[in-house]
Amino acid sequence: MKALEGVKILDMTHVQSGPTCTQLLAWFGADVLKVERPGVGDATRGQLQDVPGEDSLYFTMLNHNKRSVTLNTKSDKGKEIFVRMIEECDVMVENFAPGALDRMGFSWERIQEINPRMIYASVKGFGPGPYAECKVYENVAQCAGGSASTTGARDGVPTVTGAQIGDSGTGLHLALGIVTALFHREKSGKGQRVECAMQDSVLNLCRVKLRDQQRLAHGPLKEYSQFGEGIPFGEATPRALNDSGGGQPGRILKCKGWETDPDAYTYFITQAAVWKNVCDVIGRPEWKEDPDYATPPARLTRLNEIFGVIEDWTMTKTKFEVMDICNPLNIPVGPILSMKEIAEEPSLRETQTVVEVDHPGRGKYLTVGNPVKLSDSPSDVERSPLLGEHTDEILRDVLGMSDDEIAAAKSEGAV
Ligand code: CAO
Repeated sequence: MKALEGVKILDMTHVQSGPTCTQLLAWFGADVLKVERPGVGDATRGQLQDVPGEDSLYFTMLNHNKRSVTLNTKSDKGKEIFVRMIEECDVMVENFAPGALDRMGFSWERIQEINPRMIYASVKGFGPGPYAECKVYENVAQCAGGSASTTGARDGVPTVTGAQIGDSGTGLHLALGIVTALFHREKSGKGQRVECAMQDSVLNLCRVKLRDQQRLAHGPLKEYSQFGEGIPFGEATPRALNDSGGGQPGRILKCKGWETDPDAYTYFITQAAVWKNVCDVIGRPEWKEDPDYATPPARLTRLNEIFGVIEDWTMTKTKFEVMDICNPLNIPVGPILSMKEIAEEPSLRETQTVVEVDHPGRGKYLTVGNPVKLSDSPSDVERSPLLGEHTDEILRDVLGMSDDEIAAAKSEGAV
């Protein structure tokens, strides 16, 4: 049995953050009813289109395993139907601009009146405070949550990451909040509000940088390369390029072929416990006992020299050869994988982390499957719905509307 079988989700989400959350819940077996504006739908259906006239990968890759119902929740008839949906569903998820649902006439108080067991989950850019009313997209959240100021080269500009920690990161947090509230409802019988601000979610993922902010009061951050280079620290956690976040120095180093392949690099960590193995691999066995190199504190001011010598060695090997040589010696390394390599990696296909899906309009495409694997509740990835594909069956089977009622709703433009 699917873990969330029997749970009905009234999905009012759009773009990326909310859809990430409801897609996860759908993979766990919830029946996700995605409500979209008639004739318009989620704006991402038409954004970054690669196949003209067909749902974009932006949309299809965030809306698997859902059913789509079109409904104009601003029309009188549409509101009536929406009330019936609130009565029937367990969870309502939305990520509209602040106040949008209140303006529609569906405040949290009103939703509770309609269904006291309803769990009402929202994503907003910011929590209560000076920016609560702002519209927010991914990179705004990365900047406001402390990620951009701590990412990139120390003397370069603040940098955003490719991982969508603002949107998808917040969707993940929200999904956890929803299943927690469902668990609580089992005992209390009551629904509750679940709110995730994108700024908060990014900050949660950046907590090591707030840790470093406080450590600064007690002296320089010795594991940052700038310490070894004698560059003084300022008042705030600096950018540290590819320094490893923990206490073990690490860098991204060139591998064989780097001159022509932009991803011919490896991450290399000089973990203290395996320092002697590192010395042997790079052909510097004398560093094992040399007091200038033998201990982590002694190495801190020599990291540029040490990583330079390691890179002289990694440049003679491909990133996969580095992996093959270092792994048996417990030296932590990792190849920099391109999206092309990830798309073609057989082991990711076998675990269904990368899945090929067929779509009636656009044909076959690759997507990322459920990264959370449950032994008793496997996730099959099903294609995203076409706009309004399930309108009739949802009105009929979920809300119990007759054919005449459905026809009337259509003629009024409510669905
Ligand atoms: N029927 C009728 N109206 C509908 C509807 C439906 N089924 N679905 C949506 N609408 C209406 C909303 O009620 C809203 O109307 P009002 O402006 O009159 O209240 C309108 O459509 C547009 O909603 P929006 O303001 O949320 O959309 P936007 O494109 O202007 O803004 C975004 C998009 C993402 C910036 C904003 O929704 C937001 O800040 N969301 C919260 C943060 C978030 O999730 N950001 C991440 C997005 S992914 O990068």
